[in-house]
Amino acid sequence: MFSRTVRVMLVLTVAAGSTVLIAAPASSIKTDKVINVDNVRDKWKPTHAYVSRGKDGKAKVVWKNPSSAQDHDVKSINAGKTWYLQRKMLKPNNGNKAEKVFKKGGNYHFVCTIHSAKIGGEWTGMTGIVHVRK
Ligand SMILES: [Cu+2]
Repeated sequence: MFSRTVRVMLVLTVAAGSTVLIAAPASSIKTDKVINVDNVRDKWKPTHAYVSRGKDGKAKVVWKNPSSAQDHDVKSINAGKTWYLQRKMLKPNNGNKAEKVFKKGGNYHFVCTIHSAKIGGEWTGMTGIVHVRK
């Protein structure tokens, strides 16, 4: 039989090991570009995000809201290359994030639906473009 101390140490070792295993997959693709909310102007920063794909052919883009003032969201539109990013709220103080891994070059358009409007078939306001290099 194990002593109480040894049993506690075994439990702690197993717990620490499983934490590492769970955390590992999330960091497997590194972020290549962060697009932030510019809350003062209700714009994206940058509006045009240029990103290169890595040796694995992938470019990971992350959208965040570092402001403390209000909610924004992000959603794909198909003014450029056809793609899909489900609408996601971006909570203040980097409370969460949206992310997308691009595998092909092209211009990918997105909007904050709260601060944009579709006028005459075109989105105006808080719009942006991810330019993924070939
Ligand atoms: Cu917004």
